[in-house]
Amino acid sequence: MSLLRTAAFRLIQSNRAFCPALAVGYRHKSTSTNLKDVLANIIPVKQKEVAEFRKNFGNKSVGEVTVDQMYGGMRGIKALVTETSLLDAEEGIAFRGYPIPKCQQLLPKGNGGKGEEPLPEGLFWLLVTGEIPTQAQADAITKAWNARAALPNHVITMLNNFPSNLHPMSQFSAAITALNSESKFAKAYADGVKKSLYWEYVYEDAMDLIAKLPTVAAIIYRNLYRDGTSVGVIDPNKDWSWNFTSMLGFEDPDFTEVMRMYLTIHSDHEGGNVSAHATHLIGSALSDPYLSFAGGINGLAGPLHGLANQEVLIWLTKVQKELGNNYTEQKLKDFVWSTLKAGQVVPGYGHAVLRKTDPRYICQREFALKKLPNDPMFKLVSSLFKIIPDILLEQGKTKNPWPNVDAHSGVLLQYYGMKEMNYYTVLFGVSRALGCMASLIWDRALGLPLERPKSYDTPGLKKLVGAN
Ligand code: CMX
Repeated sequence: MSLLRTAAFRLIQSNRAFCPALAVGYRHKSTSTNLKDVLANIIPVKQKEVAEFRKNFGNKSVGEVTVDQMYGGMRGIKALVTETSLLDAEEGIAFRGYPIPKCQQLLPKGNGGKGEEPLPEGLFWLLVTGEIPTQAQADAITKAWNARAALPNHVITMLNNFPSNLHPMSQFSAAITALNSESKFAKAYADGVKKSLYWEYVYEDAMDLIAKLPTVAAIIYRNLYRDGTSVGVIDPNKDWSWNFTSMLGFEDPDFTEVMRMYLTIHSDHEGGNVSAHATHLIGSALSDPYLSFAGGINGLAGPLHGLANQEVLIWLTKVQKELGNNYTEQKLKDFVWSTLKAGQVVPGYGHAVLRKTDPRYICQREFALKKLPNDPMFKLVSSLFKIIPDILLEQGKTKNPWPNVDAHSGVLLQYYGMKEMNYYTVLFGVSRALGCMASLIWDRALGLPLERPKSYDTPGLKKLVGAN
């Protein structure tokens, strides 16, 4: 085993053991099961904290911006405040200070607490409040979302009339945009609501939007890949993920566990990624949450962002088709090199911030090791994990040769029978709503203004740095 491969497996081990939430400490404070009430108590405290912080440190510099950063996708520029999660290049994502293994341990589970994976409802509570919810608090979110799930007729009609060659992400984005007929924020704004109350209406829209997304997504799936039959009705006694998998037409309880995990881990990745940043930017114009999130979804549909999960499965299928299941390490290496030499990226590898194997990859790998260790596609993914980082390092361009979240998700989905790769990014989108909406509520609660950075043309920039 090469040094690099040994390092890759050490990283898996260290990711398992990593637990910065120990430093954060377990936080559960509020007892009310009404999220809006809990939030109404937290917001003034946070507003005061931010006001004092800005008063005392508002003119402190947090770093310089170089010309290369301006041409280079703004990598590393510290320019956004996002309360819900923080991404560390080495340690990966922490949701309100809790890394994924800690969330899996502490958040309420499905099946009345007897399930294996956390409820996304609990994660949403954590993202919004910073507190680990009790089972009763997570269950209250389930109840609220089940009660808000119905779609207006015009959206159902629109979805049923889309041509089958329209990509699922385009359908998803269009339906979210059209759902803004329901926006309570847009109505309140038109009625002249005061700024200090914006967050309350954004909260209502956020809850409605998240509640409706599984039904929208399930209609798209059934129209495109099943016989277009009705998705059925929401079971008020079941959780968000259970209802989603059921509406999609899947019955295996393990698939529901995959869905709970999937919807939890894809939810948020701090504020600078394309989907979160786009939602935040559009929301800063006081476009309502539906319009804002539709913008985020359009960004998620790009192959360098969320569409990579589709691209990974397409690429893996090509590998399988060309090499079969009796491939050798050398043949796999040759295939990866042929992808790179054709000027393409290896999908599922690399990251703009991470410099280590993505903990979201590790968490899905651990699930696969437990539930599908002998699946040929999982074995292929594992074999590639051993060789791709070495190759990317040898090529010498990629700053992060390790796998990201998208390198693994499709493998789990195909194992349970969801083989329609073009659909995978829609699932990512349903999950990403949790983070984007939690952040949008806080954007309005903190009164963040219209976002409008300064841009330059090249002559102006040359003048600015004295290059003429
Ligand atoms: N395969 C081949 N080349 C890669 C690569 C990969 N997986 N990842 C990066 N590179 C290349 C870049 O294309 C770039 O090449 P050029 O200098 O010719 O333009 C060079 O390496 C440097 O890029 P980088 O600084 O390492 O990466 P970026 O921050 O620019 O981009 C990302 C990050 C994710 C877009 C890139 O790693 C990539 O394209 N990966 C494959 C697509 C993917 O998996 N995306 C999903 C990311 C997670 C998500 O958002 O869902």
